[in-house]
Amino acid sequence: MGEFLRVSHDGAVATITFAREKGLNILSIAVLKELGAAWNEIEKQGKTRVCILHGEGKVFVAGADIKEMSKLDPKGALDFAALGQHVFQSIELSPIVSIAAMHGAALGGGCELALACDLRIAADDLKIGQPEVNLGLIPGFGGTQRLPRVIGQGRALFRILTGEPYNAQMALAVGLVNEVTSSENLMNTARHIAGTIVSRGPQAVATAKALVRGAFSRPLQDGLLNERDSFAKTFASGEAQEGMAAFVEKRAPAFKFPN
Ligand code: CO8
Repeated sequence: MGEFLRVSHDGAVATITFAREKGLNILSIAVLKELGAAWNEIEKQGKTRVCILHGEGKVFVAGADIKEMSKLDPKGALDFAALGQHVFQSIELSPIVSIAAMHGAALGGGCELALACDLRIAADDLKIGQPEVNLGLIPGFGGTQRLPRVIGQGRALFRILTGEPYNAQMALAVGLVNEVTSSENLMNTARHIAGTIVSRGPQAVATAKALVRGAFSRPLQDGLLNERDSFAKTFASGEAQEGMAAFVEKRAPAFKFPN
């Protein structure tokens, strides 16, 4: 148990629980550092394939700590933005699949954390968006770059320029979240999805994540070559042979992790 987060493990599925006072799970400098350290530790242990991030209390994450931010000078703001970007990017680029299981609010930095995750599940009470312009700020943890990649530039501009959040159903309609469920069912839904992913080929899942994550940052031709090479490499791992043999023999595959 850290000061602001709890980490638990169930086989290959880890769960990071934001547990800050008042149940708003605000992202201060200390919380971001703790999140970064927790993520690095989970990765280093090498036993986790999927990590669920969720908030205890009223909301998922109500954003960056406005009271702390109000004291920053431009250099402090740059360092804070760099810290958040670094931590969120380590989640985005990790071989571990991340699932944001969100209820209540995912605002500002909370939305940006969710955008860095691979999958986003919403409780039906969720409000999600980038309200920074209300504060005379802009998103600083990746929102201006990842939101248009997820929902398209026109929709992202509307949300970021007005600061108005989506409700859960609207977020589902534009593909900002993958599923909407009740608050009671939120963690079960996330665990069910995590369990499905864990049952699939470990190297195939990690390779597919890396390829899809790289799809918007390289030219199509490079991405296709990378996909082709990676596809061929799956045949050298033993995992593909096991997966295909299991299909032919009508049995469940016995994938190995770690190899
Ligand atoms: N930071 C600091 N304090 C906060 C924050 C926050 N993000 N959100 C709420 N609080 C405080 C309130 O001021 C209040 O304090 P107090 O008890 O002293 O009066 C307390 O928490 C409870 O808040 P509410 O009474 O508003 O609680 P509700 O349950 O009614 O509402 C909400 C919860 C919906 C989450 C509401 O509090 C809210 O809208 N909060 C603000 C959300 C927001 O604007 N988030 C974006 C922040 S900016 C950001 O994330 C930028 C990221 C990039 C940074 C780049 C750095 C350079």
